[in-house]
Amino acid sequence: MSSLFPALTDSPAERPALRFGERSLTYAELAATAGALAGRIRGAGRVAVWATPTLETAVGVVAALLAGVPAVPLNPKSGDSELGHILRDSEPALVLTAPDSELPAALGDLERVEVDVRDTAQSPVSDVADLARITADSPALVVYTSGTTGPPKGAVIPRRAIAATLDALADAWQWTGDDVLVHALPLFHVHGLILGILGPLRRGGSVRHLGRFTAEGVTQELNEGATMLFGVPTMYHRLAEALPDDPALSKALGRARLLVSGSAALPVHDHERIAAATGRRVIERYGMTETLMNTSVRADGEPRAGTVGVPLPGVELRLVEEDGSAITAYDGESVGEIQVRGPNLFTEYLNRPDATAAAFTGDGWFRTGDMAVRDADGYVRIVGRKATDLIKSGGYKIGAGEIENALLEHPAVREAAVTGEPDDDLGERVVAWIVPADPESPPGAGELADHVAGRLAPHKRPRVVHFLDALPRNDMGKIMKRALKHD
Ligand code: MCA
Ligand code: AMP
Repeated sequence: MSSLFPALTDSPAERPALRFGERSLTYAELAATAGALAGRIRGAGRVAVWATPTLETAVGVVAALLAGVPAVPLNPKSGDSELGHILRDSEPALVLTAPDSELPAALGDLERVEVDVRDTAQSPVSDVADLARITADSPALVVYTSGTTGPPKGAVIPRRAIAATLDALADAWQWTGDDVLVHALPLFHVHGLILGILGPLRRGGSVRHLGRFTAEGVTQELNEGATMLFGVPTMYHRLAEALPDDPALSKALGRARLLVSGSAALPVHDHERIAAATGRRVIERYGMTETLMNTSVRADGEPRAGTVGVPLPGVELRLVEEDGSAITAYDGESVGEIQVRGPNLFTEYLNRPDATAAAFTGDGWFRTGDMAVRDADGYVRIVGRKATDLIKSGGYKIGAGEIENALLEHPAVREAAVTGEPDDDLGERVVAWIVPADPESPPGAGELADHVAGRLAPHKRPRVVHFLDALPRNDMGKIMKRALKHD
């Protein structure tokens, strides 16, 4: 297939591509360093990437894509149990890492390949990739995503899906090589990595990563030429909170060409506060690890708070009733599950043919599990989710089941149930309901949070812990989560 990043060879050499803090690479430097690394890893089955928010991660992923080797981005804060699962499941041949990263013991057996961003003595990029072997359907990335039960599943994302979604967003957002993106998203998920790094590189534009999200960082970059901001709703909520006392932030946001939110719903109150203080309306887009991007408010469309806009070019979207029949009404009130079809879709869950089969209808529609209505003009409004056991916290998807399993491995826990509760900052927060093994000496809430953070990842830790004598169960013995309400 044609190159995912034509700008690597076509751009003026000095054009800026990536900037992380003080360190940056031009297109010529990126082409050379990623080309050199691609030559080294060529032919590997799959490569893990220790996905710290650094230049090395971006170069590592670009190199893997140039070499036609699927990359598995790893959350550098993954706990032992989650990391162990991902490594057993994806069987990478080696791990790409920044030279100064200390890797956990779980990665000890893997060959460590350090990304040297100054290694620029390489022949042209086109010498490296074996383009005849790489097709549009070749896997590009394996991104792990939580389900309701069990450990995370690896969504295999083909090269075609990346190209299709980024080109559709370019159309919807009038996104060009002149745009400079600023963000602080993690680089082991679709939002930060595919949209936030690969997106600008496909356009021939540039990205500045803040390393860590702060209002000051956003202000500075927007004042110094950044044109677009990507963030999860928690980030926009924090900006909305900061705006009343920060006129420089209002001015900077007002200067942006496009403020884009995604990964979870941005509350209307935050939309309104940002619009009132800056004169700019945040636009929302809706996607999923398995589908990349499905809908967006268009740059030339009407930004409407509470909606995720219209299907992107090439994406077929329908709303489906419980019995599988499609809803034809565009009435703003008939609720159905969003199902999508198009070149943006993943191929399969790695090693999980059962889960893959269950995710699609017989005729190839992907079941998102998101419930929505459609306005008369086609704007989609997400109104809920089919599974109550999926929690979105800070834009991260977290399965209740994986946290319950981790909690049950703690010796002081007899029974555990996990729910999501509304949270102004995080959207939802993880809440654990625990029956202690010894009611006289229950474990501390902080101890349980640390236990989950160490096994899975810090963002999956319970923020609130309740202790109960017994969990409410129905006649079948199933936990009645709806009865678990805090008063
Ligand atoms: C606190 N911390 C702990 C513990 N308690 N660490 C270990 N054990 C503990 N018990 C640490 C945390 O690691 C963190 O450290 C710090 O305390 C604060 O953490 P926390 O309160 O959890 O969160 P935060 O730092 O305030 O994060 C908010 C955030 C984050 C920045 C908005 O949630 C975030 O980056 N979200 C983005 C999620 C995302 O990209 N989702 C995309 C997937 P330290 O400060 O050192 O880090 S969805 C997707 O891709 C689809 C396709 C889509 O549509 O986009
Ligand atoms: P993930 O599996 O982590 O990729 O998260 C995908 C899920 O995030 C979707 O199925 C939606 O539930 C949710 N999501 C993404 N973008 C939006 C949005 N703009 N509004 C509401 N929910 C969203």
